[in-house]
Amino acid sequence: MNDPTTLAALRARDARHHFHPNTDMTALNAEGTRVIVRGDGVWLTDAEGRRILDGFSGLWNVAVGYGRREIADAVYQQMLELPFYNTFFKSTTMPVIELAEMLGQLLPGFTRSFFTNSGSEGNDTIIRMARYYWKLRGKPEKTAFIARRNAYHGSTVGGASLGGMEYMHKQGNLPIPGIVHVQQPYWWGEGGDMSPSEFGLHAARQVAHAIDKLGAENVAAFIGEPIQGAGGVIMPPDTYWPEVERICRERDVLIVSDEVICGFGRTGAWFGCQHYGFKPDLITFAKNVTSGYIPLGGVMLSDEIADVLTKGGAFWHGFTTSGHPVACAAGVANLGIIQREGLVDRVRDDIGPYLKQRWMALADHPLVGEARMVGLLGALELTPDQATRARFAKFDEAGTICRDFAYQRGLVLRATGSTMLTAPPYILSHEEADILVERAAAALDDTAVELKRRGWV
Ligand code: PXG
Repeated sequence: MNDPTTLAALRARDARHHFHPNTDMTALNAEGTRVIVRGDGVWLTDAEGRRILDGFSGLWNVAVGYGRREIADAVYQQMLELPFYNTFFKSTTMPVIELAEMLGQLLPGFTRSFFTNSGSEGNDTIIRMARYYWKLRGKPEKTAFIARRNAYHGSTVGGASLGGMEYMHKQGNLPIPGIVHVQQPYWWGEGGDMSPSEFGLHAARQVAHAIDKLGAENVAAFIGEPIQGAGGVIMPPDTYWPEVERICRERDVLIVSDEVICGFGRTGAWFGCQHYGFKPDLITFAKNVTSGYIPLGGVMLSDEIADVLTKGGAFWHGFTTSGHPVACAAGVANLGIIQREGLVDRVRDDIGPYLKQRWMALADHPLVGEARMVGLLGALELTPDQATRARFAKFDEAGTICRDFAYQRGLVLRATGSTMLTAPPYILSHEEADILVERAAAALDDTAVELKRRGWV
């Protein structure tokens, strides 16, 4: 009696003591949270013993799948050997050296990395780094950042300010001064009558206008996710990034590629900037650097930026756990798996194209206005009218309904508004890809019935 581990008891304990991120706590506590107890490969098990295919890699980050003993062993060994030492006072540790070296060999021209605990801290670091870089270059006025509306760059004050989520800004007097948001390259949602190519150029020109309005002498950097993740897996038209790159180079504005989601193979290239063929100056990373097994994030610096900062004396910035040895050991083991198993090539040449071919067929469903996929990042736009690319009056709800049906069918998808998102682990098998698409299709059918009942379609 009074077993504290029954599902009801776990829910009650969670409701009493745990304040969840990004969550309406009243609504969640009325419904009861899901309790996930185990993971194995691409499969989760919940407290009711149900197995669910994780079409979302945890939170975009369990690239190598659950249950990798190699990472667990590396972490355990490191904890026994040296659970912590700092990297501040003329010190470093073995895993930090190894991981920094591995990162330094992944992308030509980016030999040095700075470590944080999260992507948000990475982006906060970049605000300070870019401004300090320009100061050292004798241009202290270059402080402003250009970012995009509906971008996601994290939840710290700096990260949320760079992000373009208005509902986040409204809650905390954000953005901080010196950040200007421009149009996102979201053709399906905002392209109107323009072709995707035209719209890509149009959206890129908004970057030019913003820089010119502020004066390039006042602008430090432009920041963008190669593919916007949380905003709805928004792939820019192919014309977008080359034009943004040209605009920023012409105006001497740094380019920051926020690779927290796209980095380490998600697009089928090691970095999203390689997929789109542009060269950034700074890169934010987190998530898949450890496949989420232990928190870790950071910044990769171009050699030019690193050289200037190196000659500039101390950069007064760092966290107690910058370069945590256990997190870095997890990173070394994880990147080792990705390299040895050829998972980036697998995403590009095998499972990516296989899933894409099946995923794109979901566009035939009457509720779906567009299906898209790059690497293992996919989206479906739900719409009441495919021809006009119309939105549902209640923007968020159709997606949430579909997400909940998917879960009932044993599949985790994420919804942003009425866009359904998938980002499965790189080790997804062909059979599991089939299951993913079959369950997504069933969830779309369930959603269509429910929306008809409500009179929304
Ligand atoms: N940049 C990008 C592009 C991200 O996706 C961050 C920065 C921040 O990283 P940290 O490690 O501080 O969370 C992210 C994180 C969602 C969701 O609902 C997405 C993220 C985090 C939490 C929820 O899709 N992305």
